Amino acid sequence: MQFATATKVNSVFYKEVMKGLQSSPKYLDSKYFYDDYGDELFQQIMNCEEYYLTNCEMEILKTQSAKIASSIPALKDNFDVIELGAGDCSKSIHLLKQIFKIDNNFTFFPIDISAHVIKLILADLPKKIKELHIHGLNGEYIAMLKKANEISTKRKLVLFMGSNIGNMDNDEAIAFCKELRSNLNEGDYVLIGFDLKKDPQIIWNAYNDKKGITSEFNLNLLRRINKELNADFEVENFKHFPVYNPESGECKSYLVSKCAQQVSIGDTEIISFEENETIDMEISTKYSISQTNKIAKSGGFKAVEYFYDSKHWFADALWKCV
Ligand code: AVJ
Repeated sequence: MQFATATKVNSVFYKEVMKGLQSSPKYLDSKYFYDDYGDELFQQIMNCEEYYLTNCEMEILKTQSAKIASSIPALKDNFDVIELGAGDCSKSIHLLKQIFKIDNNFTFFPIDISAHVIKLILADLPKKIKELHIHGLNGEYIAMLKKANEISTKRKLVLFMGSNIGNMDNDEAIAFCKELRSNLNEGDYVLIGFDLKKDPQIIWNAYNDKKGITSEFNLNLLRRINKELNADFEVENFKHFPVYNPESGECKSYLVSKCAQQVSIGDTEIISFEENETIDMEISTKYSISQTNKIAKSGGFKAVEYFYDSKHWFADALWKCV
């Protein structure tokens, strides 16, 4: 038991958690939401009435995948399809099916931070597209993209859907896109999902569902820290509080400490919370199309086409590496 804890204390997870909780203001990285139970909670969020993002993007992929595929000249060459944060592939499968009709010889590299998710994809996807070549990669986006580049030098189509980019603020998004571009070649393509600015109430509701699943999703990270890093967060002592700023497009989730309290982490560290002190848990940025164009340009991409849902709440942008 002691050994298990000692091992975790050397982990990147431990170091990043400590760095965030020792900062002022405190923060945690939302990429750590996705342990097995976090994956399940996110599935439940996607089924929530208020969480419109998945339905909007699903509509785009269901109704426009043939059009999207025909807009990508790279699919005439030998190519790979890479998906960053593949999740359950329930949206990308529609596009993969269309691409498969054009050329059934490509390899699909789903990348996900969750090992559990990659296992599910490898078990499930071959049943849906028989004879699809799949190579799952469990890890962080850029590290795994580099790995895919080592495995294959073919032309790339990168899928980065779901508004996963929203988990970065504007500077981080630009830095990320530059890094993404530096691991791709001229003529490669990226299909990237952006949740668009809309009635702020609709956005706020999506992160404050009535059943409280989003709250559980946030609190679950404290439970994960308890389990994996031998901590003693009293989860009931924190309240989930989402805010949306319609000017900046930043939707942020906080956990607020309901009382003054101390939490021990690992075997040695104590973190103190004042009453009403916050932990910044997640940012989910909402965009205007002109903002997405700026990000594309700064990253070294040219936005060539936009695919919208019927309400124009969400856009999948097709970017070309220039
Ligand atoms: C998976 C990052 C797109 O930010 O909307 C859902 C995660 N957080 N509800 C988002 C999430 C709270 C989601 N992304």
